[in-house]
Amino acid sequence: MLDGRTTLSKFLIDTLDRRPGPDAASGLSALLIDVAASIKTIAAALTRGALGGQHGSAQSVNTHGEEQKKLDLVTNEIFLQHCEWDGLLAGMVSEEMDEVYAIPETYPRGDYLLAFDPLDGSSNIDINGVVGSIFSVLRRDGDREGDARGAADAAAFMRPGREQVAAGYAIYGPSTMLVLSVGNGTHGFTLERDVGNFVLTHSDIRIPEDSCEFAINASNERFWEPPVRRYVQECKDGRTGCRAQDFNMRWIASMVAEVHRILMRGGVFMYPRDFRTPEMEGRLRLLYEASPMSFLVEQAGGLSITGRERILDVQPGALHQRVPVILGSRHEVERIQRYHGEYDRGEDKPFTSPLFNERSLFLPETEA
Ligand code: AFP
Repeated sequence: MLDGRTTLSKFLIDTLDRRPGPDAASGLSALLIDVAASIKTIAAALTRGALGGQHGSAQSVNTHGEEQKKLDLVTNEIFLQHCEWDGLLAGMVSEEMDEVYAIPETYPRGDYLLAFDPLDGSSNIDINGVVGSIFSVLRRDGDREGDARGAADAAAFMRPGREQVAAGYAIYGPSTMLVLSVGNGTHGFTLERDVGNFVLTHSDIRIPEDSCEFAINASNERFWEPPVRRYVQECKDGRTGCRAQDFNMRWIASMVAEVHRILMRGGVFMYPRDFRTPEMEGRLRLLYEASPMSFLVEQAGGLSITGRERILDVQPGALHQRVPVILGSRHEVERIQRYHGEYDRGEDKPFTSPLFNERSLFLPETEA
């Protein structure tokens, strides 16, 4: 330990390597050290800002048809280079790559699968806003057919989020932090830049069960389902309405920043199902955004749902599958889940707010 402080390496040795179990001497801690090295390299690249000559568009689009920033591609490459060589991975999946990244033949393969969003919130880059990286680790399922040491295919990643063995994010803010869980709570580490160590500064983070702060992109309101509109309207009604307290709203357009705020002081983040593009189940991707963030939130005592089911129980059907995300303070998320249930059963009480006098754009399947 450095003068009584716990570094990430010591935390992993104490938590993983000395803990009996399949991940003890299996290299998971070494893999997480390589992920942390990726984050340190990305932090250095980002802090150069416009001086680094890497702002602006890459003049390309990703598998979702979204414009890629130059730094989306640069940070993706950083993750690949830091993690492909260590003999711990059978494959990688990223928001910026259409298919599974096969570990080059020149390197040994291992038993873990890494899925990541290398730069979350990248639309904030050119305005010097807060961005992050999100990652998820699965242990490949050795029971599957084929050589367990061979390259992992897409099917190997089709596992519900409750099977993650580790998840975390980096937040590149005034300080760079790594927030991580290996299944024993959620813990925050702050980068001591001049030394290059991540130091444990937020041990066993707990999300307050109650909160009066919510985050949602309100410009989509007309596309939301009624239970979400009901919840948000009640928050806006504040002390004049049924909640009898005022609420605060935030929207940073960076999931990492929203989730970090919720881990620090509670609240609810919603990117719900909306009907602007009916074929999409939401904006956020399951494997490398919703699942890892849900793992961290629930390890910190919060709750994360699609509106109707726990996100960690969702069985993926595709690498870049999207899901609706409602996560944060347990009691608030339970209320929203209850509203979805009442709506689906036709039990939601008539709303007093004039907003609900309009006919919703959403027609339940039975009426469509
Ligand atoms: P980008 O990485 O393309 O900026 O998207 C960020 C994000 O996936 C998530 O981090 C934000 O919460 C959400 O999108 C913001 O979406 P809107 O731009 O629709 O508000």
